[in-house]
Amino acid sequence: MSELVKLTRLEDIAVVTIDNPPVNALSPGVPEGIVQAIEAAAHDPAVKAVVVIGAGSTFIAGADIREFQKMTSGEKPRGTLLPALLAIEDSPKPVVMAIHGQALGGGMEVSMAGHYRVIAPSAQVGQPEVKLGIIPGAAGTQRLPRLAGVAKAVEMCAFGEPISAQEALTLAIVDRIIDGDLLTGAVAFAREVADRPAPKSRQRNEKLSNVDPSIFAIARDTARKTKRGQPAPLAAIDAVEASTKLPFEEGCKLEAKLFSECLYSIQSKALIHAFFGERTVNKIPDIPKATPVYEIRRAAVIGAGTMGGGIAMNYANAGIPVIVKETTQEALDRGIGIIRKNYANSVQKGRFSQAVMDERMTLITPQLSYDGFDQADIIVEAVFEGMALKKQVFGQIDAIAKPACILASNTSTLDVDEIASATKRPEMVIGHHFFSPANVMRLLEVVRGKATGKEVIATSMALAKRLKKVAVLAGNCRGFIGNRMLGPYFREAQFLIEEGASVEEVNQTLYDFGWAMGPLSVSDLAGLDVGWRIRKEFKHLEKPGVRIPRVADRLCELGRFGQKTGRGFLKYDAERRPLPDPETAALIEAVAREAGIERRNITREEIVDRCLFALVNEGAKLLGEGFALRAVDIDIVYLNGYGFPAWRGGPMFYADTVGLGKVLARIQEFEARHGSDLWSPAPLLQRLAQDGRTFADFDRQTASQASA
Ligand code: 3H9
Repeated sequence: MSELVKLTRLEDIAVVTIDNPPVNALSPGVPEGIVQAIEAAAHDPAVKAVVVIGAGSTFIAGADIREFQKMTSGEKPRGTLLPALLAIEDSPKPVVMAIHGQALGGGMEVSMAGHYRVIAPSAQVGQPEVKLGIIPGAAGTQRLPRLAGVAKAVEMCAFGEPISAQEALTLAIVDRIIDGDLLTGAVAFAREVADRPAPKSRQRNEKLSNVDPSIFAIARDTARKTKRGQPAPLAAIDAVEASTKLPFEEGCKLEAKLFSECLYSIQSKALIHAFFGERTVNKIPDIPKATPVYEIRRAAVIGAGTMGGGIAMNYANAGIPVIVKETTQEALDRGIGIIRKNYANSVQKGRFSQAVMDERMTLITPQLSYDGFDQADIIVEAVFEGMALKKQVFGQIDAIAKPACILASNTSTLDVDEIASATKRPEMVIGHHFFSPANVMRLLEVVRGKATGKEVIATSMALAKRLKKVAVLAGNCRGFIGNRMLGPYFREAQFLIEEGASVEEVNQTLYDFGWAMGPLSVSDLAGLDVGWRIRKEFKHLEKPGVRIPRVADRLCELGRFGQKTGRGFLKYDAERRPLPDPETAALIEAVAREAGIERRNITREEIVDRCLFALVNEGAKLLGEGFALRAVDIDIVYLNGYGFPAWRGGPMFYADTVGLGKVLARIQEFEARHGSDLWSPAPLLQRLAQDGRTFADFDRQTASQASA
């Protein structure tokens, strides 16, 4: 056999072991190896049945996603897995697929080509291809409805969530759950079925008749709402629907056509970029994998406000006991009340049981004192965003915390080195910038100060994984990666309304681009007073004569802080539904008049380019200055913390798809019109555009320099 697939025999049962670490992806050689092994077993008179199993931690995590990149770049022709699966299914001897870990995508399709499936209790199965902008491409959309029924197949193929072993058994996707050693159980099962006629899933049509057509209509409706702008979920629904109308072979042909259309789309490239990006951000060139980490057994959070409460929930969710400290009983009660309400909502929605909620609540200790802080392995400060207060808090905790305790600040903009200067252990100080709501948003910006120890960074990255966050390492510049870039983005959104676009036009255009919310709605949601406070803190940095956005400050002066006061850029009813606000429109016109800004018609194209390229230009600046490790790190920040559409791959990937030459030309136009203080092109962008290169090329070069 091949290196990747091994054939052994346990008396009368052949065992085919797939061994392609780390996740047994179906790289070249694997499907062929399985087929050859099964054929060899078929010719071995001593063999009665075959078990296919994965070595290591999983069965098969799907097609090798890196191969897709080679196919779409033209490096390789498009491969197909289906013939191998038909060959497996046509084996004259029963094939039992033994699943542990995950059977995902092509892995699930391989398993369904077997005649039987047995599974470990902790395993999962699923067709997650839509998350990569594609659909199952090796008969998954045709076999799954035959096994699980059409409704479940639509759900699994269109929305991509995996299901548990127990659910797979209930749905008849698998035949048995094996407690104890999987191989032993699978071999015993194979002996049981060895003399029975082997059922082929492609011939099982009984679940395809009398299908309620509303299943497809409802799924399409949901996909249009929850997967806005993405064709793959709709294509997956079309493919599953075809299984109810066409014979298996014809259904497979339609599936292959839809798969190809999705695979060669920019969306799938963007989502694959995001998939690998999420894994790349963990790799920090000067911090080797073997760097020792501190053990985090107990945590403490200072502040029970929106951020502090959400952060504490993350620790409790991960099973880490956490103290939450406030300064007044009232603030503490309010904070704990919100945590309780959030958990109760989850219980009500069936996300977890009351018992789980109770357990998490007992892990959270609310208090007004610093009692127990000397036992904490990490203290996270989440007080108001003001340097004086933060330094005071860090001075206090430095005096109490044990020497090996990490002191993390949840600052979103402030200088981590200055915060660290309030302590005698700057090497233990780091930024942990969570995103609101901290119990929901996946991003954690880990901010490295000049003295932050490598172990502290390594611990933070590992801890983020435990907290189920995507951590991105940022350098210590004002606003770090995310908020530094957001400044110019919000600035342009406000300039556009001063220059003649309506609040609704700016919001709607960027929502249509794919953002989860328009920028002015985001400001209203976050609270306009937050930015107001930060702008006051940094007032001394404003350059005289350089245009600044004025509307938000004027709204704040009127006490209009956004959703929480019922008015901001928009007006909000009691249910916080947005309504246009003619008074704000009049205020914007007055602000423009006072500033001598000429109002004009503004196109949707200008709205997109001004906002997006302001974002990209700032991203290129901080990348060139070394505050982000790679362009993809910036993309992952924006995809996980700011509602940037995943199917556009992030701002830097988006710029690559537009073409850096075009992006630069547009920025130069804006520079000519609005001045160099606002629009000077990033030197890195200029260099890449001049050389005809992309941000992806920059990342590749960085990676090769790091490994050299
Ligand atoms: C498909 O199957 C299409 C079919 O219909 C066939 C059509 C013809 N390929 O995530 P981890 C790497 S589409 C290549 O950190 P975990 C990953 O990059 C596919 N590489 O581990 C990482 O590399 P590195 C459908 C892959 O334990 C390393 O493995 N399948 C693949 O946290 C460890 O990964 C999916 O979408 C792959 N398929 O999670 C499943 N998968 O160490 C994708 C992983 O260099 N995979 N790698 O950074 C996953 O969801 C998770 O990896 C899994 C394990 C849950 C399996």
